[in-house]
Amino acid sequence: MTDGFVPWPAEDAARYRAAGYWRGEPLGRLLRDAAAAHGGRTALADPAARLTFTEWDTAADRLAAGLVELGVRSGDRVLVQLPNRAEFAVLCFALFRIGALPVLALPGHRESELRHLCDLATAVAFVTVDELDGHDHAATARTLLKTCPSLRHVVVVGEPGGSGDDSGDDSGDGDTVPYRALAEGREPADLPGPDPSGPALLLLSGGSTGLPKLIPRTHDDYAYNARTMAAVCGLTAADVHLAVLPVAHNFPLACPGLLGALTAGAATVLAPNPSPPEVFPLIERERVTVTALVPPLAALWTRAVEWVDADLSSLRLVQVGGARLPEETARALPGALGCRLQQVFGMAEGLLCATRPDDPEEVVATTQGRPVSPGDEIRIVGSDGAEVPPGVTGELLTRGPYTLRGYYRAPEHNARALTPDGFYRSGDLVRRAPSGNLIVEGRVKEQINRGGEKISPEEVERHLLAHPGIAQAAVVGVPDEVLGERVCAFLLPAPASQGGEGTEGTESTATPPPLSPAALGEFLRERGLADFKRPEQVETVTSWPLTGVGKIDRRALAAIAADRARTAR
Ligand code: OOB
Repeated sequence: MTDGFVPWPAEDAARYRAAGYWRGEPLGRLLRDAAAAHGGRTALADPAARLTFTEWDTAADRLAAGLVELGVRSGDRVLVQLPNRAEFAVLCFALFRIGALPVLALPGHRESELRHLCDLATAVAFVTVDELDGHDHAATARTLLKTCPSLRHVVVVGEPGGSGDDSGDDSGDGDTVPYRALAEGREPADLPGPDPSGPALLLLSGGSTGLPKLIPRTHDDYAYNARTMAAVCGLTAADVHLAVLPVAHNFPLACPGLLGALTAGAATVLAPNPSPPEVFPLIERERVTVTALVPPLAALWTRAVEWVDADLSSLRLVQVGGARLPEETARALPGALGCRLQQVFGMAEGLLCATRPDDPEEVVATTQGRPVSPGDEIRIVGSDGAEVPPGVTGELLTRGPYTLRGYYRAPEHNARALTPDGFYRSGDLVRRAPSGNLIVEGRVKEQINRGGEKISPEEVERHLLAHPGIAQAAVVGVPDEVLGERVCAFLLPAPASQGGEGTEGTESTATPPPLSPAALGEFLRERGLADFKRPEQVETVTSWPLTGVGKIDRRALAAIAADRARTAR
Protein backbone atom coordinates (compact mmCIF):
# COMPACT_ATOMS: atom_id res chain seq x y z
CA MET A 1 0.00 0.00 0.00
CA THR A 2 1.04 3.62 -0.54
CA ASP A 3 3.84 4.73 1.76
CA GLY A 4 2.91 7.40 4.26
CA PHE A 5 -0.73 6.31 4.40
CA VAL A 6 -2.16 5.27 7.77
CA PRO A 7 -4.84 2.61 7.27
CA TRP A 8 -7.71 1.95 9.66
CA PRO A 9 -7.03 -0.88 12.12
CA ALA A 10 -8.24 -4.21 10.71
CA GLU A 11 -11.03 -4.64 13.24
CA ASP A 12 -12.50 -1.20 12.51
CA ALA A 13 -12.23 -1.80 8.77
CA ALA A 14 -14.05 -5.11 9.19
CA ARG A 15 -16.77 -3.37 11.19
CA TYR A 16 -17.23 -0.67 8.53
CA ARG A 17 -17.47 -3.32 5.84
CA ALA A 18 -19.92 -5.44 7.82
CA ALA A 19 -22.11 -2.37 8.40
CA GLY A 20 -22.19 -1.77 4.65
CA TYR A 21 -20.42 1.59 4.83
CA TRP A 22 -17.49 0.38 2.78
CA ARG A 23 -18.52 -1.49 -0.32
CA GLY A 24 -15.16 -2.31 -1.81
CA GLU A 25 -15.86 -0.30 -4.94
CA PRO A 26 -13.25 1.97 -6.46
CA LEU A 27 -14.45 5.52 -7.16
CA GLY A 28 -14.03 4.95 -10.89
CA ARG A 29 -16.86 2.47 -10.73
CA LEU A 30 -19.33 5.12 -9.51
CA LEU A 31 -19.07 6.75 -12.90
CA ARG A 32 -19.27 3.43 -14.75
CA ASP A 33 -22.46 2.58 -12.85
CA ALA A 34 -23.98 6.02 -13.46
CA ALA A 35 -23.23 5.68 -17.19
CA ALA A 36 -24.96 2.30 -17.20
CA ALA A 37 -28.00 3.63 -15.36
CA HIS A 38 -28.33 7.17 -16.73
CA GLY A 39 -26.09 7.12 -19.82
CA GLY A 40 -27.69 9.66 -22.13
CA ARG A 41 -28.66 12.19 -19.45
CA THR A 42 -26.70 15.34 -18.73
CA ALA A 43 -24.04 14.76 -16.09
CA LEU A 44 -21.82 17.83 -16.34
CA ALA A 45 -22.31 21.33 -17.62
CA ASP A 46 -19.89 24.25 -17.64
CA PRO A 47 -19.88 27.37 -19.82
CA ALA A 48 -17.88 25.56 -22.52
CA ALA A 49 -19.05 21.96 -22.36
CA ARG A 50 -21.98 19.66 -21.73
CA LEU A 51 -21.39 15.97 -21.11
CA THR A 52 -23.73 13.05 -20.58
CA PHE A 53 -22.78 10.35 -18.09
CA THR A 54 -21.65 8.17 -20.98
CA GLU A 55 -19.53 10.95 -22.47
CA TRP A 56 -17.95 11.67 -19.09
CA ASP A 57 -17.23 7.96 -18.60
CA THR A 58 -15.67 7.59 -22.04
CA ALA A 59 -13.67 10.82 -21.72
CA ALA A 60 -12.23 9.60 -18.40
CA ASP A 61 -11.19 6.30 -20.01
CA ARG A 62 -9.52 8.06 -22.92
CA LEU A 63 -7.70 10.54 -20.71
CA ALA A 64 -6.57 7.68 -18.47
CA ALA A 65 -5.04 6.02 -21.53
CA GLY A 66 -3.26 9.29 -22.41
CA LEU A 67 -1.92 9.68 -18.89
CA VAL A 68 -0.67 6.11 -18.82
CA GLU A 69 1.09 6.74 -22.10
CA LEU A 70 2.71 9.77 -20.50
CA GLY A 71 4.01 7.50 -17.75
CA VAL A 72 1.52 8.04 -14.93
CA ARG A 73 1.15 4.83 -12.92
CA SER A 74 -0.97 3.42 -10.13
CA GLY A 75 0.09 4.95 -6.82
CA ASP A 76 1.63 8.07 -8.44
CA ARG A 77 0.57 11.45 -7.12
CA VAL A 78 -0.60 14.10 -9.59
CA LEU A 79 -0.97 17.70 -8.49
CA VAL A 80 -4.22 19.14 -9.85
CA GLN A 81 -5.11 22.82 -9.95
CA LEU A 82 -8.15 23.43 -12.10
CA PRO A 83 -11.08 25.80 -11.82
CA ASN A 84 -14.71 24.70 -11.96
CA ARG A 85 -14.88 23.16 -15.37
CA ALA A 86 -15.64 19.76 -16.84
CA GLU A 87 -11.97 18.86 -17.29
CA PHE A 88 -11.62 18.67 -13.51
CA ALA A 89 -14.27 15.95 -13.31
CA VAL A 90 -12.88 14.03 -16.27
CA LEU A 91 -9.33 14.20 -14.92
CA CYS A 92 -10.24 13.04 -11.41
CA PHE A 93 -11.94 9.95 -12.78
CA ALA A 94 -9.10 9.25 -15.20
CA LEU A 95 -6.72 9.29 -12.21
CA PHE A 96 -9.07 7.21 -10.02
CA ARG A 97 -9.16 4.59 -12.76
CA ILE A 98 -5.38 4.46 -13.05
CA GLY A 99 -5.12 4.35 -9.27
CA ALA A 100 -3.06 7.57 -9.36
CA LEU A 101 -3.88 10.07 -6.62
CA PRO A 102 -5.01 13.60 -7.46
CA VAL A 103 -3.60 16.14 -4.99
CA LEU A 104 -6.29 18.79 -5.01
CA ALA A 105 -4.85 22.30 -4.89
CA LEU A 106 -7.20 25.28 -4.90
CA PRO A 107 -7.25 27.76 -7.81
CA GLY A 108 -6.05 30.49 -5.44
CA HIS A 109 -2.83 28.70 -4.57
CA ARG A 110 0.39 30.10 -5.93
CA GLU A 111 3.95 28.94 -6.37
CA SER A 112 4.73 28.72 -2.66
CA GLU A 113 1.79 26.44 -1.83
CA LEU A 114 2.10 24.44 -5.05
CA ARG A 115 5.80 23.80 -4.49
CA HIS A 116 5.13 22.59 -0.98
CA LEU A 117 2.37 20.23 -2.18
CA CYS A 118 4.47 18.97 -5.05
CA ASP A 119 7.44 18.24 -2.81
CA LEU A 120 5.39 16.73 0.02
CA ALA A 121 3.53 14.40 -2.34
CA THR A 122 6.52 13.90 -4.69
CA ALA A 123 4.07 14.50 -7.52
CA VAL A 124 5.12 13.18 -10.94
CA ALA A 125 2.79 15.47 -12.89
CA PHE A 126 1.00 18.78 -12.47
CA VAL A 127 -2.24 19.46 -14.32
CA THR A 128 -3.32 23.07 -14.45
CA VAL A 129 -5.00 25.69 -16.60
CA ASP A 130 -3.22 28.26 -18.78
CA GLU A 131 -4.65 31.39 -17.23
CA LEU A 132 -7.17 32.22 -14.56
CA ASP A 133 -8.17 35.51 -12.93
CA GLY A 134 -5.20 37.23 -14.53
CA HIS A 135 -2.69 34.73 -13.22
CA ASP A 136 -0.45 32.86 -15.65
CA HIS A 137 -0.71 29.36 -14.20
CA ALA A 138 1.19 27.83 -17.10
CA ALA A 139 4.20 30.01 -16.27
CA THR A 140 4.06 28.91 -12.62
CA ALA A 141 3.86 25.32 -13.82
CA ARG A 142 6.95 25.74 -15.96
CA THR A 143 8.85 27.15 -12.99
CA LEU A 144 7.80 24.20 -10.85
CA LEU A 145 8.80 21.78 -13.58
CA LYS A 146 12.32 23.19 -13.47
CA THR A 147 12.61 23.25 -9.70
CA CYS A 148 10.56 20.39 -8.20
CA PRO A 149 12.73 17.27 -8.43
CA SER A 150 9.85 14.79 -8.60
CA LEU A 151 7.90 16.61 -11.32
CA ARG A 152 8.25 15.10 -14.79
CA HIS A 153 5.24 16.44 -16.67
CA VAL A 154 3.05 19.49 -16.82
CA VAL A 155 -0.33 19.18 -18.48
CA VAL A 156 -2.09 22.43 -19.37
CA VAL A 157 -5.77 22.91 -20.11
CA GLY A 158 -5.65 25.64 -22.75
CA GLU A 159 -2.45 27.00 -24.24
CA PRO A 160 0.65 25.44 -22.66
CA GLY A 161 2.86 28.29 -23.87
CA GLY A 162 1.19 30.55 -21.36
CA SER A 163 0.37 34.16 -22.07
CA GLY A 164 3.62 35.48 -20.65
CA ASP A 165 6.03 32.95 -22.08
CA ASP A 166 9.41 34.62 -21.93
CA SER A 167 11.47 31.54 -22.52
CA GLY A 168 11.73 32.23 -26.22
CA ASP A 169 11.25 28.60 -27.18
CA ASP A 170 7.95 27.25 -28.42
CA SER A 171 6.99 25.99 -24.96
CA GLY A 172 8.64 22.73 -25.80
CA ASP A 173 10.96 21.17 -23.29
CA GLY A 174 8.98 18.05 -24.05
CA ASP A 175 7.54 17.83 -20.59
CA THR A 176 4.73 20.34 -21.03
CA VAL A 177 1.80 18.90 -22.91
CA PRO A 178 -1.60 20.28 -23.79
CA TYR A 179 -4.48 18.51 -22.07
CA ARG A 180 -6.35 18.09 -25.34
CA ALA A 181 -3.46 16.14 -26.86
CA LEU A 182 -3.70 13.65 -24.01
CA ALA A 183 -7.45 13.38 -24.08
CA GLU A 184 -8.21 13.04 -27.74
CA GLY A 185 -8.33 10.07 -30.06
CA ARG A 186 -7.24 7.36 -27.68
CA GLU A 187 -8.73 3.96 -27.08
CA PRO A 188 -9.48 3.12 -23.44
CA ALA A 189 -6.60 1.18 -21.86
CA ASP A 190 -7.18 -2.02 -19.95
CA LEU A 191 -6.44 -0.96 -16.39
CA PRO A 192 -6.44 -3.19 -13.33
CA GLY A 193 -8.74 -1.57 -10.74
CA PRO A 194 -7.09 0.03 -7.71
CA ASP A 195 -7.43 -1.39 -4.20
CA PRO A 196 -10.63 0.22 -2.87
CA SER A 197 -9.28 0.26 0.69
CA GLY A 198 -6.27 2.30 -0.39
CA PRO A 199 -6.06 6.07 -0.91
CA ALA A 200 -7.87 7.51 -3.94
CA LEU A 201 -7.01 11.17 -3.54
CA LEU A 202 -5.24 13.65 -1.28
CA LEU A 203 -7.22 16.61 0.06
CA LEU A 204 -5.62 19.67 1.61
CA SER A 205 -6.00 20.39 5.29
CA GLY A 206 -6.72 23.92 6.38
CA GLY A 207 -3.43 23.87 8.22
CA SER A 208 -2.88 25.25 11.67
CA THR A 209 0.70 24.31 12.39
CA GLY A 210 2.88 25.50 9.56
CA LEU A 211 2.28 24.28 6.05
CA PRO A 212 -0.85 22.48 4.82
CA LYS A 213 -0.99 18.73 5.40
CA LEU A 214 -2.40 16.18 2.99
CA ILE A 215 -5.40 14.08 3.87
CA PRO A 216 -5.59 10.67 2.24
CA ARG A 217 -9.16 9.70 1.38
CA THR A 218 -9.71 6.12 0.31
CA HIS A 219 -12.05 4.89 -2.43
CA ASP A 220 -14.17 3.16 0.22
CA ASP A 221 -14.37 6.09 2.60
CA TYR A 222 -14.90 8.82 0.04
CA ALA A 223 -17.61 6.91 -1.82
CA TYR A 224 -19.36 6.45 1.52
CA ASN A 225 -18.88 10.14 2.34
CA ALA A 226 -20.53 11.19 -0.95
CA ARG A 227 -23.32 8.61 -0.84
CA THR A 228 -24.21 9.42 2.75
CA MET A 229 -24.42 13.15 2.13
CA ALA A 230 -26.48 12.51 -1.02
CA ALA A 231 -28.93 10.54 1.13
CA VAL A 232 -29.00 13.21 3.87
CA CYS A 233 -29.86 15.80 1.20
CA GLY A 234 -32.42 13.50 -0.44
CA LEU A 235 -30.68 13.76 -3.82
CA THR A 236 -32.30 11.96 -6.74
CA ALA A 237 -31.70 11.84 -10.48
CA ALA A 238 -34.14 14.74 -10.77
CA ASP A 239 -31.77 17.08 -8.91
CA VAL A 240 -29.35 19.51 -10.49
CA HIS A 241 -26.36 20.30 -8.32
CA LEU A 242 -24.45 23.55 -8.74
CA ALA A 243 -20.77 23.77 -7.78
CA VAL A 244 -19.94 27.41 -7.10
CA LEU A 245 -17.25 26.99 -4.46
CA PRO A 246 -13.95 25.71 -5.88
CA VAL A 247 -14.77 22.10 -6.65
CA ALA A 248 -11.37 20.90 -5.42
CA HIS A 249 -12.73 21.58 -1.93
CA ASN A 250 -14.31 18.67 -0.09
CA PHE A 251 -17.65 20.47 0.38
CA PRO A 252 -18.66 20.96 -3.31
CA LEU A 253 -16.74 17.84 -4.30
CA ALA A 254 -18.27 15.19 -2.08
CA CYS A 255 -20.67 16.60 0.53
CA PRO A 256 -22.68 15.61 -1.52
CA GLY A 257 -21.24 17.79 -4.28
CA LEU A 258 -20.10 16.47 -7.62
CA LEU A 259 -19.52 12.91 -6.37
CA GLY A 260 -22.76 12.67 -4.40
CA ALA A 261 -24.70 13.99 -7.39
CA LEU A 262 -23.04 11.31 -9.51
CA THR A 263 -24.10 8.54 -7.10
CA ALA A 264 -27.68 9.80 -7.37
CA GLY A 265 -27.62 10.21 -11.15
CA ALA A 266 -28.00 13.99 -10.75
CA ALA A 267 -26.25 16.51 -12.98
CA THR A 268 -23.59 18.93 -11.77
CA VAL A 269 -23.35 22.44 -13.17
CA LEU A 270 -19.90 23.95 -12.70
CA ALA A 271 -19.94 27.71 -12.21
CA PRO A 272 -16.73 29.64 -12.74
CA ASN A 273 -17.94 32.59 -10.67
CA PRO A 274 -20.20 32.73 -7.59
CA SER A 275 -21.33 36.34 -7.98
CA PRO A 276 -25.12 36.72 -8.18
CA PRO A 277 -25.35 38.56 -11.52
CA GLU A 278 -23.51 35.64 -13.13
CA VAL A 279 -24.81 32.72 -11.17
CA PHE A 280 -28.50 33.56 -10.67
CA PRO A 281 -29.27 33.44 -14.42
CA LEU A 282 -27.37 30.14 -14.51
CA ILE A 283 -29.58 28.75 -11.74
CA GLU A 284 -32.64 29.82 -13.73
CA ARG A 285 -31.35 28.38 -16.99
CA GLU A 286 -30.18 25.03 -15.60
CA ARG A 287 -33.02 24.67 -13.08
CA VAL A 288 -30.53 24.14 -10.26
CA THR A 289 -32.00 22.48 -7.16
CA VAL A 290 -29.11 22.28 -4.69
CA THR A 291 -25.85 24.08 -4.01
CA ALA A 292 -23.22 24.63 -1.31
CA LEU A 293 -22.06 28.03 -0.07
CA VAL A 294 -19.79 29.57 2.55
CA PRO A 295 -21.39 32.11 4.93
CA PRO A 296 -20.25 35.33 3.19
CA LEU A 297 -21.71 34.06 -0.10
CA ALA A 298 -24.90 32.98 1.65
CA ALA A 299 -25.29 36.53 3.00
CA LEU A 300 -24.52 38.05 -0.40
CA TRP A 301 -27.01 35.84 -2.25
CA THR A 302 -29.66 36.55 0.38
CA ARG A 303 -29.32 40.29 -0.25
CA ALA A 304 -28.81 40.00 -4.01
CA VAL A 305 -32.35 38.79 -4.71
CA GLU A 306 -33.25 42.46 -4.27
CA TRP A 307 -31.18 43.60 -7.24
CA VAL A 308 -30.63 40.60 -9.49
CA ASP A 309 -33.74 39.58 -11.33
CA ALA A 310 -33.83 35.83 -11.93
CA ASP A 311 -36.18 32.93 -11.33
CA LEU A 312 -34.66 30.91 -8.50
CA SER A 313 -37.77 28.81 -7.90
CA SER A 314 -36.00 25.57 -8.84
CA LEU A 315 -33.73 25.83 -5.75
CA ARG A 316 -34.85 23.48 -3.00
CA LEU A 317 -31.80 23.24 -0.74
CA VAL A 318 -28.89 25.57 -0.03
CA GLN A 319 -26.13 24.13 2.13
CA VAL A 320 -23.97 26.53 4.09
CA GLY A 321 -20.77 25.53 5.86
CA GLY A 322 -17.05 26.07 6.19
CA ALA A 323 -17.35 28.77 8.82
CA ARG A 324 -19.85 30.00 11.41
CA LEU A 325 -23.10 31.11 9.81
CA PRO A 326 -24.56 34.14 11.58
CA GLU A 327 -28.05 33.36 12.86
CA GLU A 328 -29.41 36.44 11.10
CA THR A 329 -28.37 35.07 7.70
CA ALA A 330 -29.63 31.60 8.62
CA ARG A 331 -33.09 33.05 9.33
CA ALA A 332 -33.21 35.31 6.28
CA LEU A 333 -31.88 32.91 3.63
CA PRO A 334 -34.82 30.51 3.20
CA GLY A 335 -37.34 33.31 2.63
CA ALA A 336 -35.08 35.25 0.29
CA LEU A 337 -34.01 32.31 -1.87
CA GLY A 338 -37.25 30.35 -1.55
CA CYS A 339 -35.61 27.14 -0.38
CA ARG A 340 -34.52 25.18 2.64
CA LEU A 341 -31.26 25.80 4.41
CA GLN A 342 -28.89 23.11 5.59
CA GLN A 343 -26.06 24.00 7.94
CA VAL A 344 -23.01 21.84 7.39
CA PHE A 345 -20.14 21.62 9.83
CA GLY A 346 -17.57 19.56 8.03
CA MET A 347 -13.87 19.06 7.58
CA ALA A 348 -11.65 17.69 4.84
CA GLU A 349 -10.35 15.25 7.48
CA GLY A 350 -13.72 13.53 7.46
CA LEU A 351 -16.56 14.11 9.92
CA LEU A 352 -19.63 15.80 8.50
CA CYS A 353 -22.40 17.22 10.66
CA ALA A 354 -25.52 18.60 9.05
CA THR A 355 -29.02 19.73 9.83
CA ARG A 356 -31.64 17.72 7.97
CA PRO A 357 -34.15 19.08 5.45
CA ASP A 358 -37.06 18.22 7.78
CA ASP A 359 -35.54 19.65 10.98
CA PRO A 360 -37.51 22.38 12.77
CA GLU A 361 -36.58 25.91 11.71
CA GLU A 362 -35.08 26.60 15.13
CA VAL A 363 -32.58 23.74 14.77
CA VAL A 364 -31.60 24.82 11.25
CA ALA A 365 -31.15 28.45 12.27
CA THR A 366 -29.17 27.91 15.46
CA THR A 367 -27.15 24.68 15.21
CA GLN A 368 -24.60 23.09 12.92
CA GLY A 369 -26.40 19.77 12.88
CA ARG A 370 -25.35 16.26 13.87
CA PRO A 371 -23.09 13.59 12.40
CA VAL A 372 -24.35 12.11 9.17
CA SER A 373 -23.24 8.51 9.81
CA PRO A 374 -24.25 6.15 12.61
CA GLY A 375 -20.60 5.08 12.48
CA ASP A 376 -19.38 8.55 13.56
CA GLU A 377 -18.10 8.61 17.13
CA ILE A 378 -17.92 11.94 18.93
CA ARG A 379 -16.17 12.96 22.14
CA ILE A 380 -16.33 16.45 23.56
CA VAL A 381 -13.40 16.93 25.94
CA GLY A 382 -12.00 19.57 28.28
CA SER A 383 -8.39 20.74 28.35
CA ASP A 384 -7.58 17.76 30.61
CA GLY A 385 -8.72 15.39 27.86
CA ALA A 386 -11.68 14.10 29.87
CA GLU A 387 -15.22 14.25 28.48
CA VAL A 388 -17.18 17.29 29.62
CA PRO A 389 -20.72 17.01 31.06
CA PRO A 390 -23.59 17.21 28.52
CA GLY A 391 -24.14 20.72 27.17
CA VAL A 392 -20.71 21.99 28.21
CA THR A 393 -18.31 23.31 25.58
CA GLY A 394 -15.17 21.32 24.83
CA GLU A 395 -12.93 20.23 22.01
CA LEU A 396 -14.51 17.92 19.45
CA LEU A 397 -12.72 14.62 18.90
CA THR A 398 -14.02 12.22 16.30
CA ARG A 399 -13.46 8.81 14.76
CA GLY A 400 -15.44 7.00 12.10
CA PRO A 401 -15.73 5.29 8.73
CA TYR A 402 -14.70 8.34 6.71
CA THR A 403 -12.46 10.22 9.14
CA LEU A 404 -8.71 9.99 8.59
CA ARG A 405 -6.43 7.99 10.86
CA GLY A 406 -3.39 10.00 9.89
CA TYR A 407 -2.20 12.73 7.56
CA TYR A 408 -0.10 11.64 4.61
CA ARG A 409 3.62 11.36 5.41
CA ALA A 410 3.31 13.16 8.73
CA PRO A 411 4.06 10.70 11.56
CA GLU A 412 5.18 13.33 14.07
CA HIS A 413 2.21 15.56 13.45
CA ASN A 414 -0.11 12.55 13.59
CA ALA A 415 1.08 11.72 17.10
CA ARG A 416 -0.38 15.06 18.21
CA ALA A 417 -3.34 15.36 15.82
CA LEU A 418 -4.87 12.02 16.81
CA THR A 419 -5.36 10.27 20.12
CA PRO A 420 -3.71 6.88 20.62
CA ASP A 421 -7.10 5.25 20.02
CA GLY A 422 -7.53 6.97 16.67
CA PHE A 423 -9.75 9.96 17.43
CA TYR A 424 -8.98 13.02 15.31
CA ARG A 425 -8.58 16.20 17.37
CA SER A 426 -10.58 18.69 15.30
CA GLY A 427 -9.40 21.77 17.20
CA ASP A 428 -13.01 22.95 17.18
CA LEU A 429 -14.83 23.93 20.36
CA VAL A 430 -18.40 22.63 20.33
CA ARG A 431 -21.28 21.94 22.64
CA ARG A 432 -24.23 19.66 22.22
CA ALA A 433 -27.64 21.36 22.25
CA PRO A 434 -30.51 19.55 24.02
CA SER A 435 -31.80 18.57 20.56
CA GLY A 436 -28.61 16.53 20.08
CA ASN A 437 -27.25 18.92 17.48
CA LEU A 438 -23.80 20.46 17.77
CA ILE A 439 -23.09 24.15 18.06
CA VAL A 440 -19.63 25.35 17.05
CA GLU A 441 -18.47 27.82 19.69
CA GLY A 442 -14.91 28.53 18.59
CA ARG A 443 -11.63 26.72 18.24
CA VAL A 444 -8.45 25.86 20.06
CA LYS A 445 -6.36 25.46 16.91
CA GLU A 446 -4.23 28.31 15.65
CA GLN A 447 -6.02 28.90 12.39
CA ILE A 448 -7.73 31.83 10.74
CA ASN A 449 -11.07 31.09 9.08
CA ARG A 450 -11.55 33.82 6.50
CA GLY A 451 -15.07 33.21 5.25
CA GLY A 452 -14.41 29.46 5.01
CA GLU A 453 -10.87 29.80 3.66
CA LYS A 454 -8.44 28.43 6.19
CA ILE A 455 -5.15 30.18 6.85
CA SER A 456 -2.28 29.01 9.00
CA PRO A 457 -0.83 32.02 10.85
CA GLU A 458 2.53 30.28 11.05
CA GLU A 459 2.74 29.91 7.28
CA VAL A 460 2.15 33.64 6.73
CA GLU A 461 4.54 34.55 9.57
CA ARG A 462 7.33 32.53 7.98
CA HIS A 463 6.99 34.51 4.78
CA LEU A 464 6.84 37.83 6.64
CA LEU A 465 10.06 37.02 8.47
CA ALA A 466 11.85 36.90 5.13
CA HIS A 467 11.20 40.65 4.79
CA PRO A 468 14.34 42.63 5.66
CA GLY A 469 12.31 45.25 7.52
CA ILE A 470 10.65 42.76 9.86
CA ALA A 471 12.29 41.34 12.97
CA GLN A 472 9.31 39.46 14.39
CA ALA A 473 5.76 38.79 13.21
CA ALA A 474 2.52 37.42 14.63
CA VAL A 475 -0.51 36.87 12.42
CA VAL A 476 -3.97 36.73 13.98
CA GLY A 477 -7.62 36.57 12.94
CA VAL A 478 -9.72 39.63 13.71
CA PRO A 479 -13.53 39.59 13.72
CA ASP A 480 -14.88 40.91 10.43
CA GLU A 481 -18.50 41.68 9.63
CA VAL A 482 -18.44 40.24 6.12
CA LEU A 483 -15.84 37.48 6.27
CA GLY A 484 -16.25 36.39 9.86
CA GLU A 485 -12.52 36.90 10.28
CA ARG A 486 -9.84 38.80 8.44
CA VAL A 487 -6.07 38.51 8.57
CA CYS A 488 -4.06 40.95 10.67
CA ALA A 489 -0.27 40.96 10.88
CA PHE A 490 1.51 42.40 13.92
CA LEU A 491 5.07 43.33 13.10
CA LEU A 492 8.08 44.21 15.16
CA PRO A 493 10.19 46.17 12.66
CA ALA A 494 13.86 45.36 12.24
CA PRO A 495 16.04 48.05 13.91
CA ALA A 496 16.85 49.97 10.73
CA SER A 497 13.24 50.49 9.77
CA GLN A 498 11.94 51.05 13.31
CA GLY A 499 9.94 54.22 13.58
CA GLY A 500 8.38 53.70 10.16
CA GLU A 501 4.70 54.08 10.80
CA GLY A 502 3.48 50.90 9.17
CA THR A 503 -0.18 51.77 9.35
CA GLU A 504 -2.39 53.23 6.70
CA GLY A 505 -3.94 56.63 6.85
CA THR A 506 -0.87 58.64 7.82
CA GLU A 507 -0.81 62.21 6.56
CA SER A 508 2.47 62.15 4.67
CA THR A 509 1.83 60.86 1.20
CA ALA A 510 5.30 61.53 -0.19
CA THR A 511 6.87 58.21 0.77
CA PRO A 512 4.58 55.25 1.27
CA PRO A 513 4.95 53.62 4.68
CA PRO A 514 7.34 50.69 4.34
CA LEU A 515 5.14 48.07 5.96
CA SER A 516 1.72 49.00 4.62
CA PRO A 517 -0.73 46.21 3.76
CA ALA A 518 -0.24 47.03 0.07
CA ALA A 519 3.55 46.84 0.24
CA LEU A 520 3.46 43.65 2.27
CA GLY A 521 0.85 42.22 -0.08
CA GLU A 522 3.16 42.81 -3.00
CA PHE A 523 6.06 41.28 -1.08
CA LEU A 524 4.01 38.16 -0.30
CA ARG A 525 2.76 37.92 -3.86
CA GLU A 526 6.33 37.96 -5.11
CA ARG A 527 7.06 35.13 -2.70
CA GLY A 528 4.28 33.12 -4.36
CA LEU A 529 1.79 33.12 -1.50
CA ALA A 530 -1.93 32.86 -2.29
CA ASP A 531 -3.68 36.23 -2.28
CA PHE A 532 -6.33 35.19 0.22
CA LYS A 533 -3.64 34.80 2.91
CA ARG A 534 -2.41 38.37 2.64
CA PRO A 535 -2.85 40.53 5.77
CA GLU A 536 -5.62 43.05 5.29
CA GLN A 537 -4.60 44.91 8.41
CA VAL A 538 -1.03 45.58 9.51
CA GLU A 539 -0.02 46.86 12.95
CA THR A 540 3.44 47.60 14.23
CA VAL A 541 4.48 46.98 17.83
CA THR A 542 7.54 47.70 19.89
CA SER A 543 6.96 44.77 22.26
CA TRP A 544 4.62 41.80 22.55
CA PRO A 545 1.84 41.12 25.01
CA LEU A 546 2.77 37.78 26.59
CA THR A 547 0.77 34.96 28.12
CA GLY A 548 1.51 33.55 31.59
CA VAL A 549 3.91 31.04 30.03
CA GLY A 550 5.72 33.73 28.05
CA LYS A 551 4.26 33.05 24.60
CA ILE A 552 2.92 35.83 22.39
CA ASP A 553 -0.64 36.45 23.55
CA ARG A 554 -2.58 36.12 20.29
CA ARG A 555 -5.89 36.76 21.92
CA ALA A 556 -4.64 40.09 23.26
CA LEU A 557 -3.30 40.92 19.79
CA ALA A 558 -6.67 40.17 18.19
CA ALA A 559 -8.33 42.49 20.71
CA ILE A 560 -5.77 45.23 19.99
CA ALA A 561 -6.29 44.80 16.24
CA ALA A 562 -10.08 45.07 16.56
CA ASP A 563 -9.66 48.12 18.75
CA ARG A 564 -7.26 49.89 16.38
CA ALA A 565 -9.49 49.11 13.40
CA ARG A 566 -12.45 50.65 15.27
CA THR A 567 -10.61 53.84 16.15
CA ALA A 568 -9.11 54.13 12.66
CA ARG A 569 -12.59 54.20 11.14
C1 OOB B 1 -14.83 22.54 5.57
O1 OOB B 1 -13.66 21.84 5.57
P1 OOB B 1 -12.22 22.43 5.89
O2 OOB B 1 -11.32 21.27 5.98
O3 OOB B 1 -11.90 23.53 4.94
O4 OOB B 1 -12.32 23.15 7.30
C2 OOB B 1 -12.77 22.47 8.44
C3 OOB B 1 -12.93 23.44 9.58
C4 OOB B 1 -13.62 22.85 10.78
O5 OOB B 1 -12.72 22.12 11.58
C5 OOB B 1 -14.13 24.11 11.44
O6 OOB B 1 -13.08 24.76 12.11
C6 OOB B 1 -14.56 24.97 10.29
O7 OOB B 1 -13.78 24.52 9.18
N1 OOB B 1 -15.98 24.82 9.95
C7 OOB B 1 -17.00 25.43 10.59
C8 OOB B 1 -18.18 25.03 9.94
N2 OOB B 1 -17.84 24.18 8.95
C9 OOB B 1 -16.49 24.06 8.98
N3 OOB B 1 -17.02 26.28 11.63
C10 OOB B 1 -18.23 26.74 12.05
N4 OOB B 1 -19.39 26.39 11.46
C11 OOB B 1 -19.42 25.53 10.42
N5 OOB B 1 -20.59 25.20 9.84
O8 OOB B 1 -14.90 23.69 5.92
C12 OOB B 1 -16.03 21.76 5.14
C13 OOB B 1 -15.89 20.47 4.66
C14 OOB B 1 -17.00 19.77 4.25
C15 OOB B 1 -18.26 20.35 4.32
C16 OOB B 1 -18.39 21.63 4.80
C17 OOB B 1 -17.28 22.35 5.21
